Amino acid sequence: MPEEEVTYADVRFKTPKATDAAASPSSDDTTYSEVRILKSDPPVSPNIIQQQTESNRKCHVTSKKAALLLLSLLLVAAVVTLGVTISNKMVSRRNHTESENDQPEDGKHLKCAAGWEIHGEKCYYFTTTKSSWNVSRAGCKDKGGDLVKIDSREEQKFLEARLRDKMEEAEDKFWIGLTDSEEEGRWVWVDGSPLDTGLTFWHIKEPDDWKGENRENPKGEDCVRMGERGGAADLKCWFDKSCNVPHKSICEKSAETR
Ligand SMILES: [Ca+2]
Ligand SMILES: [Ca+2]
Repeated sequence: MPEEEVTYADVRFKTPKATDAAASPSSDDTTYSEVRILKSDPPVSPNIIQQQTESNRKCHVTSKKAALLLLSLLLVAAVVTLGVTISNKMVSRRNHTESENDQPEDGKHLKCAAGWEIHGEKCYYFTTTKSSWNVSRAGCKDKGGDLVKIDSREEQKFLEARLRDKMEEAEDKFWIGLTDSEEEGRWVWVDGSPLDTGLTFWHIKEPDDWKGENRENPKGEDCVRMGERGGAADLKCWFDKSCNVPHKSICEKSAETR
């Protein structure tokens, strides 16, 4: 029958399709074609793309952090190096050229020449050459100063502390600008002013004007030296001594304004 043939024909039409498609329905063909289309894309499924994107983003962020950390470390190293360099230059300048006061009083900026140490408004020079009191004093005058005159407990404290560092042994004491060579027992500073009896720092049993040690100097001991290497009790470290004995000395002069 034509209708059946038509139907058969329909079946035959279906058969080649079924054979070609290996028993897969036409809908499967469509699916297969979709699968083939997907073939090029499957590795790039949305989930994987998202994961890769997030992974890439994390890597990118991690790289940025590492770069920032490295830059920070380099910056810190540069700042530290700069600070050390500036500090060394300041120390070097202070040690080798001149000393200056960091906190000026009354707006005055004071300084001392090379080799002198500043304290308050004065400059001090610790002479390491050993000489008699008179020769030591002449040396201080040549430098524009004089042997030190101690005007306050604070000044005595400063000098006593400095000598602790500078003295090499117990007798390595320093001349100061005090003498009674004009008249025994009348102590006078190098500027001619009398010793203030309320501001003295004699060591115990001093001054004793001892004559036993100095056959060449029957006058006794008329010049004053100071210092205790291990530190002085209550700052008391003045000793009268024969003026002819060679000693180191402390010179003093006023600081200069800059
Ligand atoms: Ca004396
Ligand atoms: Ca003495």
